[in-house]
Amino acid sequence: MDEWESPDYEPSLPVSEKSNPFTRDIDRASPSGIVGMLEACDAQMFRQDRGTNYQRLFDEQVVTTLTEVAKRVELILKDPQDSLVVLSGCGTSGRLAFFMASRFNEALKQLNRTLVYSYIIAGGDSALLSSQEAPEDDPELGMLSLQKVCEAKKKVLFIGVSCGLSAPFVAGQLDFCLQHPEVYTPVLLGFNPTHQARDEPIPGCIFTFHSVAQRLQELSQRRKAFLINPAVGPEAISGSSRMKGGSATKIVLEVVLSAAHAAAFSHKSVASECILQHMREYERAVEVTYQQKEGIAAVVEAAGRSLLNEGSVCYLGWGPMAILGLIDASECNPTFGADYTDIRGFIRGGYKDLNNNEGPLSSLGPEFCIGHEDFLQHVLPGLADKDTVLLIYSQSDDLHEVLNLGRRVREKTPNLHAVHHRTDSDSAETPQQISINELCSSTLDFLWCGSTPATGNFLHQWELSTKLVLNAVSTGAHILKGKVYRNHMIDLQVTNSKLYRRATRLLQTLSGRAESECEEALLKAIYGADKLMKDIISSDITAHTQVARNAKKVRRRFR
Ligand code: S6P
Repeated sequence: MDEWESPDYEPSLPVSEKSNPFTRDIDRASPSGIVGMLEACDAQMFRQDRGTNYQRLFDEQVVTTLTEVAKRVELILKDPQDSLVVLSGCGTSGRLAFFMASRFNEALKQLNRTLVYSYIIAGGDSALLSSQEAPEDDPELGMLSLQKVCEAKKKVLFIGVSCGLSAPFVAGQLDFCLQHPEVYTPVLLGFNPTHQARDEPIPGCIFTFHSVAQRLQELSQRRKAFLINPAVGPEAISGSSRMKGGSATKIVLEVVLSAAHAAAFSHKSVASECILQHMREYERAVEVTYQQKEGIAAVVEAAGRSLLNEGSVCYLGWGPMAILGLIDASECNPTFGADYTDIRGFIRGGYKDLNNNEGPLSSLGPEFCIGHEDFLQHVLPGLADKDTVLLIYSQSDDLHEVLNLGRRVREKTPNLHAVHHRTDSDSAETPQQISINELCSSTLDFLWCGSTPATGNFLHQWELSTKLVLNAVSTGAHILKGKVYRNHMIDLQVTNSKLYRRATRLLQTLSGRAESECEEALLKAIYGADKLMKDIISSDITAHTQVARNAKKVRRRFR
């Protein structure tokens, strides 16, 4: 049993908010020490139950539920008329909802089939690329956006993702589904046991996330709703669900949707063995990724040096892996208080390749300029030695393009690195590949051997592997910059109720004072006041987070 699984370990916290014993000293670790700790944390995702009460990814019950949900998706794929599969979430969960919906719609397009996937992200498409934490607290907004997407639909499979089983936005959507069972079948995906779902009252609602999850659990006995909530262990940085939570979300959704596609279009019936086999492929992908621990550490070190010297880190990506770069970069603001210029992502064809619902968003500001063209025009001219650039590509991308872009970057900074994926059927390096490697000070060259019986190609593994590398780079670099204390994020804006609670807890952990005293100190810092007036004390968390949203830095007011 891992230490965190003991009932005495941080008993008041759900798994997703506990601090991981493996990473207690991550703030003092070397780059390779950091990557080693991340490896240990990621391996926990696939750990089998050893006599604890936690349900795990490979447990029979979880696999059975995944199989059932895949069958529901299969039915919609076979009869798509007036039907929809909606994926929804906030922050990283919403970004992954977008990623999955796009990827699987793309697969349908290639087969000339009706597109059945839609995504919802709290805060709309701008939240795909920037931090929009406030809409997460709004259950009505969640419900209304679901209603809008599903207008005139007669059958909807709704998959709400909330890693912490906590987002009111998703709770509002699930509650709406429960009220309209003739149309909606709700599925909740998260990584806490149901009893740890958030039970804090939601202003204006008679339900909490916990009560909604309980109702889902009851209905799941009759297969009228589904709950997928295995524990994957605490995050490497406490509460940073973009890491394992995001990876496990990607794994679960891909396993379910791939099985459904195979059943609908290749006449392979959905079977739990296939689901298990597919999940094991991800386990292997994680192992293969960390076999290059030292290489990852070298990029972490370079990126950390850049941030420490006020330089920037740019991910220049191709295809879907570039989207993972955009996602990783967008998460640095809420997690580390980073500026959008600290770590930025760029995708080859910009919004044409992103293919989001709302189309180009560049008019919203420079942080929304995401194409390689934008990089060449606005970033490259100012690029210098202190900056790090990471090329992210695979054998299926245009290597001429990668080489050309690499050459232009290399004229400005020697700090050029690459993440590259290829299969053993393509093991001979091409002349362009050799030239790209020569340009780079380090290359993470992932060679994927064997075959993938579950999906027939390695794309999903490449993507997960890239996600892990990028999470390691951005997290590691910010740790080296000093943005993490022990394993806690310490430069976060208190922009929603979850973060408000987390900030109060952090003060408690660090000061050892009572909760009420810490909340008072937090409020004094948010309002910049030495004394709390009655109107502040009587306001609710929504009001506090609205004020905190505009604060540049929360000042220290502990005496
Ligand atoms: C976490 C990230 C957040 C979360 C968001 C949704 O690393 O910064 O934006 O994704 O708060 O969380 P959850 O628990 O509902 O998936």
